[in-house]
Amino acid sequence: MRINRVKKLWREGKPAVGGWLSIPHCFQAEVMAHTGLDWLCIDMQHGCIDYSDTVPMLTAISTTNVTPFVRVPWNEPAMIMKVLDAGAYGVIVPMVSNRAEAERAVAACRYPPVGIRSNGPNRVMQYAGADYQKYANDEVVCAVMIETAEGIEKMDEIISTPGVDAAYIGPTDLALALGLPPVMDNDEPKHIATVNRILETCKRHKKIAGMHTASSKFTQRYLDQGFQMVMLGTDRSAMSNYMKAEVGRLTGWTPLNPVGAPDKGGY
Ligand code: 3PY
Ligand code: MG
Repeated sequence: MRINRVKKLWREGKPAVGGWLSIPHCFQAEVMAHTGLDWLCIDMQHGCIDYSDTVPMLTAISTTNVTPFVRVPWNEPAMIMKVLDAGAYGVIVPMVSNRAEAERAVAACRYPPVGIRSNGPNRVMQYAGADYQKYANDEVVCAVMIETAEGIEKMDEIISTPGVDAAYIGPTDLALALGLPPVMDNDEPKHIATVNRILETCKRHKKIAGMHTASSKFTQRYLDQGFQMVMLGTDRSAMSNYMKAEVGRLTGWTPLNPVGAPDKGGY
């Protein structure tokens, strides 16, 4: 089986930096896959992306050695199994709030007798190789998101769930859960303290801590803290911020419409 390069980095104690895809096309997925990142996540929760978009995007990413992840819309076994069959090497499951929900996510990612994943590795056989089923349970990443009030309260039971590889923080939902405005790169002391608690809990249970950011400044901060799965930026915000900055540099010409505020990134 083609190895999961991100899992290999983690086993070596190294971090993996990723990017986020919200635009439903294979071409920009391929472009993003050529920017030096370790992993890319196709966002089916908040991105404008359907299953029929996801498949060619996975194909585009697999023109490179970037590890493909999918954030599924919800903790539903059917969609988790479908994106794995299409070639995702990792799933990010949103809004996981307790042990039962974490177990549900893990079970969908693992073939029996460990889990309940149904056999039918359709496209992933082309990507991974004929021996995929033999190694898939060990190689596929199951990352659960901690970003709800109940999830914060029960982070220990979630993160310690066998088969959970990583706890991935959604900073804006986490902020809402803490009664704060939904800011992505967040400097609120209550937010920082909660993020630090999640990191410590991951370290205690020898799990990977994951964090979503909107800038290299915050990506660097979390890498320095010991997060091993950090998201740097999205296709939409990269495009928007680059063009806004370029438009803003011109003199002797008036933009058709006022240049809006920078895209804060994220979803
Ligand atoms: C959040 O900020 O809640 C996320 O899930 C990032 O997309
Ligand atoms: Mg979220």
